[in-house]
Amino acid sequence: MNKLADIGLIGLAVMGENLVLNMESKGFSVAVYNRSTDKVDKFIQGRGAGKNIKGTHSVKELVAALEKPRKVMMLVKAGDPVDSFIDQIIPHLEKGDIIIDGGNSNFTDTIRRTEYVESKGFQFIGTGVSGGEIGALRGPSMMPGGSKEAWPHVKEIFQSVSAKVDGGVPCCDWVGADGAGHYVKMIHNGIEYGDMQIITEAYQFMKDVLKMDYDEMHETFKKWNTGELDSYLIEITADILAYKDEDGAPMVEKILDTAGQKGTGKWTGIEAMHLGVPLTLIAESVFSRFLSAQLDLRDQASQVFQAPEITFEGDKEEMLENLKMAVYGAKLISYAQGYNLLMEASKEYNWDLKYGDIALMWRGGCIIRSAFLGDIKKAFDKNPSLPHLLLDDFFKEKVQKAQPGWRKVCAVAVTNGIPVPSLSASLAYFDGFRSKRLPANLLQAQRDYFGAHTYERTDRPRGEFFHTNWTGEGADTVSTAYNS
Ligand code: NBP
Repeated sequence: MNKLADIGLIGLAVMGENLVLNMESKGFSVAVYNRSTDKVDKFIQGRGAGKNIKGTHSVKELVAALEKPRKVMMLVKAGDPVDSFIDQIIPHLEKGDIIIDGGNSNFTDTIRRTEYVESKGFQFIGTGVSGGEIGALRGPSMMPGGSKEAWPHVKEIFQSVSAKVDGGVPCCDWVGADGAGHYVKMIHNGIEYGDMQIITEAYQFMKDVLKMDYDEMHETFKKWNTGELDSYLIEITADILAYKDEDGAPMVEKILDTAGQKGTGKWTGIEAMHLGVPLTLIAESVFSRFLSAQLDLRDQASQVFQAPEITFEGDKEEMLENLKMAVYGAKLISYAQGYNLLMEASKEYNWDLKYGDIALMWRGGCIIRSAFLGDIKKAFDKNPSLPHLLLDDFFKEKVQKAQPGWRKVCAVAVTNGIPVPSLSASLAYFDGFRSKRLPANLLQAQRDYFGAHTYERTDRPRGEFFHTNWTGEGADTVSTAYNS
């Protein structure tokens, strides 16, 4: 490769290698670099052999190999390595050059980095890249945000390599300023945590309550994948449940029940707390992984506490249909809560997010692609100021339909001691969401009783605050901290 490359990529691990091959296959020339330079040579001699890819052995050499404006994309471990590479790249750039971070960076870091790189006279893009190894190779969903002026320079490359749906619509579009792209990727990952947790609860319910074997469970998930639950995660679950180890036993049975995580679900939960959004399903999914990781504690507790005897004598097929509705209902809540957070974030960080377009970006190439993403787009097209997804007619009707079965599943699970944190937390959220009056009146009374935190009254206008001397011993002084 003699001419200058269209784009440079740092980080030849799973994501980087595959995205480079994807870019090259779409006609772009790529220069590559990796901290451990032996991986550059290995790649150039291996999967990259004979392709329009140039290996380099320093950041300086990489940047010098690029067409202007230079586009240097990093796909390295999130955190300090990203800052370190930014500082290594900057001395070699010229005005208008672009640094791109395609890793799973925290959006607050991306906000900071955009400001920093722009202050040096360059442009910065933080982009979510979803779809794992196969997505990176064949077409990921990409969610770019950052310096808006940089977008026209990378648009063609990004949209060419991204997944396509509906005969060619790219699953990639500009999301918004500074950290918006990484924020949307964070919500995407949070929803992914939720979807995965919902499915694992359905699996346990099938196995322990309905006493289904692996072949039956495989068939059920396969069937579910042909209807309204059609999604990537349901599809791979069907495959996983059919997979047998060398001795013929289901592979899943041999996997230790302790879940790992890289942090994006946790960030979503923390962000929901920060913005005051009830994101209960995703939060429960993160906590469920933590609980699974407390393996030794659970082992001890299992010897102390007797589980209730599982007694299900109802109609299995009917209960399976209920379970399907529970999964669907919980999934609707998960997306509705995720969108609730996106809407608050858009206001908080001045991003003007295009909610419908975001759903379209998730339709291909990514882990949470599923049947009703198109309906989210329709909901926001119909009403751009829709306050909550559940108030759209499609979602209202679907959640209503799911209710009866969903309630039965939660009741049976609770009676039989089967944990269903995401199915039950989402149902509790729904019941709270549709309640005109919640018992927070008593809570406000308690706060006023012990801390003179005041309360508002149902028979007075909002914004007037009252305090009661509940014990007769308090004074008239009230706390100023009504809301935090
Ligand atoms: P990893 O997250 O495992 O990172 C490996 C890369 O980071 C290698 O190039 C490695 O260089 C480099 N690196 C590390 Br580790 N520590 C470094 C340091 N201190 N300084 C400089 N470079 C360092 O790779 P990945 O799984 O391909 O993911 C890349 C990014 O994409 C991450 O942010 C990840 O969260 C995100 N992501 C991953 C997936 C997935 O399915 N894997 C999906 C979506 C997004 P070395 O070779 O010299 O050690």
